[in-house]
Amino acid sequence: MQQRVSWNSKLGLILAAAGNAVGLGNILRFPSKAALYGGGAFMVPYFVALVLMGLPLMIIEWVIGRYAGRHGHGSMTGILGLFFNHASWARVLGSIGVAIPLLICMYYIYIESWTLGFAFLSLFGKMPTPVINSDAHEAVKPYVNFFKEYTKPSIMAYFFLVLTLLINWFILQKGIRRGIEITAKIGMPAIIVFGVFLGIICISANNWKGFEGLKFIYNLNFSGITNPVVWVEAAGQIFFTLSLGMGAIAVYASYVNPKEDVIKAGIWTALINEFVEVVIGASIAIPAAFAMFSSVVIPELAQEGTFRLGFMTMPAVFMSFPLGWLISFIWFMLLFLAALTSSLALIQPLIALFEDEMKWGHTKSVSVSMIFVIIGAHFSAFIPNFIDELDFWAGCFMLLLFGLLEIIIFIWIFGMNNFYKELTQNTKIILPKAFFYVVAVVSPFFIFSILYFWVVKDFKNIVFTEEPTKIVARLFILLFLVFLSIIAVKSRKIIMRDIRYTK
Ligand code: LEU
Repeated sequence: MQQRVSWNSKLGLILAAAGNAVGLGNILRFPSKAALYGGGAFMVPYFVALVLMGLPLMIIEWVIGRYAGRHGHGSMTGILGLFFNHASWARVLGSIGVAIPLLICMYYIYIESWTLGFAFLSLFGKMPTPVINSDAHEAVKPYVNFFKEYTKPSIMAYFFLVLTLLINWFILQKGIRRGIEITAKIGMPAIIVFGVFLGIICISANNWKGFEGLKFIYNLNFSGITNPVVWVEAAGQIFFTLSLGMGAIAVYASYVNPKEDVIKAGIWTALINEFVEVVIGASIAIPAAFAMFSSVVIPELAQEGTFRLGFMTMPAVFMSFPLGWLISFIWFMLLFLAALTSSLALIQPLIALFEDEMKWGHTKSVSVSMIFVIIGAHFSAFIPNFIDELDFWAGCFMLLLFGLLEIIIFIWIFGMNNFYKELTQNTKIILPKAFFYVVAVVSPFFIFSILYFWVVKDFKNIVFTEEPTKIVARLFILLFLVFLSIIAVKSRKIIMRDIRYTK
């Protein structure tokens, strides 16, 4: 079998995986969810979900990725095939794990392009002049209008979308080592430095009034644990932020050296991600909003969504600081770098599908993958509701479903003994087998209950729609799934031929 490309260094591998996980989810999505669901009340289910689902699934994806990479597969199509003797049905099922990251990328990359655009607009002094007003709505108003004009979309927005797509294309074309790894080696340290800097500014703002925001998030209390919605949101956040249930971690893990200690790598990935989320992410947006406005409006601001907080409230706050343009620039650059290292990870599964399963060359695989991303990004930019529909179906629902499937297949069907043998290969960190028995039962139960409360109970409201743009988005998702299924079945012949040949 052909030697698979691999990461250049241990540090590069960990930074790339951390870059995969650290994204807009940490710095924008997390604070909005925390603020919306009561700060400390949200954090209890959040930490429970982290320990019971996040960490185990992170380790499972690393272990499975290394195993599959050794056999020449990186995409979920190939990985699931590998576990069922390359049966077509398993490959088709695995296609869901390639569809999810790509569908997410189609809107994620558009939002990433806003961050780049706003960074430049801040740098060149083109952001609206701040209105100093303790009434949050008055202060944010100019930025709301500005954002609306920008995302119509304006020519400027289109220009930065094209630029963002080209940057992603360029890096992916350079490959795993010279593209993704180098970007992470520059991006991750910059994210930490920018993040810590902004965190200090926000917490200390207005005579340390920002500190109240941090206290609000860390005022741990159990008032949320009886509310299924809080559990759903907390679990959804864990999946999203750690890039789980979408094959994105497994594909990076498939490029490790077969002797790599994947438990260590998995724990590091989760640790860095959580640092950027619960320390840095918690210290910027909410403290800044607390410092500037009265605390009663915070949940109200969060209610209006992640974009409102990131692209309207935050620039309104930062622009009112001395050297506001610079702080606003740093804020959007932080978001851009975090998003970039994640969008690369969202496209790599499709590239791996073409390379490993279709045996296409690198350039062709990257180009065809990028064409899909470009088409999807245009849909996101020009069709109303497209972003929300994709975010719901791919970014929430399918993630949980696929995460559930991963546990069932990789632990139940592969068998605990096989899984544990693979897990304990080349590792210094010994995780007790009992832990995985608990995980094998508790995690699926947990995910299943969430899906039940959320989807089954509310099925009608979620599924039925007469809104044409929503229907277009759903058809798009369906067509993409069909396309990937066809590839999964067609490429099976190539894989089988290869297997016969090597025998
Ligand atoms: N984990 C990433 C984030 O937190 C998102 C994922 C979809 C790549 O933004």
